Amino acid sequence: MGVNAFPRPGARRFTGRLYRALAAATVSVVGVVTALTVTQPATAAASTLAEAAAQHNRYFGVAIAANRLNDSVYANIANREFNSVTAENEMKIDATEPQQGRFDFTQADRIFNWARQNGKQVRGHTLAWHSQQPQWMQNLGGQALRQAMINHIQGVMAHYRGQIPIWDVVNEAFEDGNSGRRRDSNLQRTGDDWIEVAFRTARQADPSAKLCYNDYNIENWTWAKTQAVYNMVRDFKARGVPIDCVGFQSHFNSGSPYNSNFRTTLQQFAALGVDVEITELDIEGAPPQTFANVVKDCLAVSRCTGITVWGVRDSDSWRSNQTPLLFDGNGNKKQAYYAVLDALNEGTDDGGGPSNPPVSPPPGGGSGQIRGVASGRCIDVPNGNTADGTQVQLYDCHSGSNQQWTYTSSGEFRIFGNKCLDAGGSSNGAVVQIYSCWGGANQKWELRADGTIVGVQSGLCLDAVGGGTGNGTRLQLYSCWGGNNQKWSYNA
Ligand code: G2I
Repeated sequence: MGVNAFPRPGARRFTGRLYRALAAATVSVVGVVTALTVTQPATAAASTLAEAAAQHNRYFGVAIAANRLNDSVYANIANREFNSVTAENEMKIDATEPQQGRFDFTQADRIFNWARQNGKQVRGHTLAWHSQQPQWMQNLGGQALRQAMINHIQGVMAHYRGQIPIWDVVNEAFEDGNSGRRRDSNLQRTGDDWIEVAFRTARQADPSAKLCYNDYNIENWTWAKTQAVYNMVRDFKARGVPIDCVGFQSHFNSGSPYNSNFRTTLQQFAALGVDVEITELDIEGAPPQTFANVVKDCLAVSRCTGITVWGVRDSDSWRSNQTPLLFDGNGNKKQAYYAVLDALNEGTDDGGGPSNPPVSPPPGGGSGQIRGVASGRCIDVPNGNTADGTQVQLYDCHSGSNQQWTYTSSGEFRIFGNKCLDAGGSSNGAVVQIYSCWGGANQKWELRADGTIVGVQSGLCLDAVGGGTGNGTRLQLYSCWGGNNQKWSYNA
């Protein structure tokens, strides 16, 4: 189908309505008895994603950030279009148990209560994960960590017992690439059985909840990671480890593209006796046809119970520069939105659209600016202040010397001759500042091919705080997770 085959929104609605009106007219001519047996296509096309998905007994969900709920454009779209909600960050371990044994559901409950008030289901995300662990948990290992994981699952699930019907119990436990191995993490180092212990704990903590394993890069049936997770689920089912569903995050992009064998993957997992869900869908460039294909794949598999997109508008996305969502930054419906709605309404007019993959330039060498991929802004020493301990920030790029960094052969980023980009700690949230160069590992950085800049001492990524993009946004160290607030281009 051609690039322009996908009609503009106005034209599409007319085409869709006309088609359905004709279909309805045909039914009424044939007679009442026939009409009663006609279930698809629906006689009236639904006009929201939730309603359209409900025609197939599926939910259509969205990831919500608590701090955006005061934005009325955001909240209105979320409320109108979706009937399931996942907390983007607020139910994660660092948010819900900031200190060991002290649970805090303030932000999680904001989302939970909003969902409840607006009649939406909540997907719980996530109980056991190598990432976004609070510092105290990062510092644990062995039996102490194993017990802390169990306590955490029990504490969070007790708070929402009977009220959150689906939980991502374990998130992202397998390695990318061809190994098919478990991902190395402090949890994994407590023993291979950590995953099944997490599931058994979760079942006891809330027997009414559906328990999911959730991961990315498991959509392509031929990939080793997919096969590894499949084998784990098969083994769990064979041994009676309680697992009810598998979440396919479905963050599709040029490095991890959608493949039509996704349907096979969903079918194969479903055949093991678990439900399957598309849990964090976003697609680089939001090509309408690909979005439609994903929806059709889910509808083709009876155990595919729902789809969640990972954010409302492009500007809310963790990968905002890839514009991977269904609404643009102003809250307008995109072509991809209409493709999804039509696929759910079983329309026949979901054509192809252009795919628009951005390409990040590879890091260079020498001296120049360090530009944030999410913000387009440069790492800047405020007011050219040369004092040790001056925290760096994002600022509009310009030719000033306070944005000129020299990457040395020993891995320092030097500025003003003898000052270095310096990590003021080695854990999540550590400040990033300038300091007199002294050769320490907290002043050494690795430029990775994926655009991240990783502190040699900490192994953590240079991160724009809170995903901020504006002038004055501070930088910190944070666990590397692939977000664009952790990606940089260096133009030396
Ligand atoms: O990485 C995308 C998703 C992959 N699957 C699991 C999801 O839980 C994950 O979500 C993302 C959130 O969308 C980001 O918003 O997880 C990231 C961290 O693991 C979240 O980003 C972090 C930022 O990097 C920090 O600067 C910020 O302080 O969120 C933190 C809390 O707001």
